Amino acid sequence: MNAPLARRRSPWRSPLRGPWLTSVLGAVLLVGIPVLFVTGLLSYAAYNPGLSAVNDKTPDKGLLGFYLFSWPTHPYWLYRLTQGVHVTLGIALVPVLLAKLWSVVPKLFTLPPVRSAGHALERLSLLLLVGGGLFEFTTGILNVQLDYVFPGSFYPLHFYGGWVFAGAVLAHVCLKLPTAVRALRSRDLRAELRTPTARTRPETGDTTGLVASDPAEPTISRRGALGMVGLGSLTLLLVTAGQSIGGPLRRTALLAPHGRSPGTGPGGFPVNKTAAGSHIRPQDVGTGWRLTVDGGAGTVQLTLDDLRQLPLHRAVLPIACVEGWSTGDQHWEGVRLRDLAALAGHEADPPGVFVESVQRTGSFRAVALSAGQVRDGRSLLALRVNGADLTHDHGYPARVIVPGAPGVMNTKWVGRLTFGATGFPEHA
Ligand SMILES: Nc1nc2c(c(=O)[nH]1)N[C@H]1C(S)=C(S)[C@@H](COP(=O)(O)O)O[C@H]1N2
Ligand SMILES: [Mo]
Repeated sequence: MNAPLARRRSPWRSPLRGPWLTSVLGAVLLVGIPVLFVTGLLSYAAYNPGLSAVNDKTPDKGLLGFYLFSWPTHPYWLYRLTQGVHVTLGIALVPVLLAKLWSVVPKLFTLPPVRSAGHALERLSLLLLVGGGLFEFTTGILNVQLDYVFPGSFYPLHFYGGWVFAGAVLAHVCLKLPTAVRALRSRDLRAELRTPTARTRPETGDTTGLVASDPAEPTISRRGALGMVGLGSLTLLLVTAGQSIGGPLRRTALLAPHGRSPGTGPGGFPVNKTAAGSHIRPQDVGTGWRLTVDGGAGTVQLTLDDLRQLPLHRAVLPIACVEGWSTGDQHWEGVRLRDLAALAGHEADPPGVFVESVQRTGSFRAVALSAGQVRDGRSLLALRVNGADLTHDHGYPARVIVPGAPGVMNTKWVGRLTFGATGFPEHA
């Protein structure tokens, strides 16, 4: 090396970098990330992983599953809300996350990389923080957009990554809170939002080393920079939120991978997996179709006409997928799961049910529903939606619909219901 490092011209010369700007962006993330963490944990709980191995995408969670509880059926829009917030907020925070990384980028490349034991710890926490953050946002977005590019393994990756990221955020907040509070007090936000580029000066009194020692002339004000980030977030919010809010807003959901134009008529709402895409053959769901209802003591076989003779009930419920989109409320009509349980010998106190589809390919096999979900009178084996028979894509001849639960609980092309079981017999 021919010149001392300190005298080399730093490539990071923006006059906007400084503890105040970093802290403003940090404050936004400090509100957003806990919401992402909590709604993410809730999403795992919503699968009722404790109920069955088929529900549990992260069987090795160990102590990290300490908080799990039986997912309720009230309010019926519960998962639509928690997961809509998780996905929409996660996407909308991307510009803030990137801006925050930009604002501290010189620190990520400081030399020497480690000066002391304390410094080493701080660097390690930064590695987990930046790495964990990028990992969580990337895996989440890839999953929503690209339909499970990591087959079967998205859930554990995102779950464990979430814990690592949350831990790193907590450590970072503990380390930086005093500095951040001081920085936020050092400038007045409203005054800053009135300052044009021409009057934009580097922050003063910096003790963090974020302010460039050799700042360039400003090309944008802090107002401009924050405005750009805010506008980016707002745009992402507007082109994402429609997929869970639905109605006319669905058309604005430009980023939504599923169902922007689901067609019209009774079946005119989004379909995630089509019958053809799930390799459902006509003979699987034709006149030869039978529903097998097993109550433990014996099985009953029902044709579609048999089912239609049973008392039919209505429920207005949405499908809300882990990917953040929702069908919005639809008018379902079918046989109550608890009536089917009674038919199978469980008149009083129906137990949970193990639901299998006639589908034999794809990642989808079966799900277990809890006793609470079976007992809820709005949980149906739906035969009709919005006044017409289900279409093949919506699960004809029969699909499950459960209030408050993730979309994956709503099995299509149902072939078998086993009350009192939580898994395939060979695993039981
Ligand atoms: N048989 C079967 N049922 C299924 C699925 C599937 O792939 N196969 N996908 C589940 C998931 S993940 C969701 S979100 C909903 C989506 O319902 P839709 O495909 O009718 O939109 O169906 C659920 N039921
Ligand atoms: Mo889903």
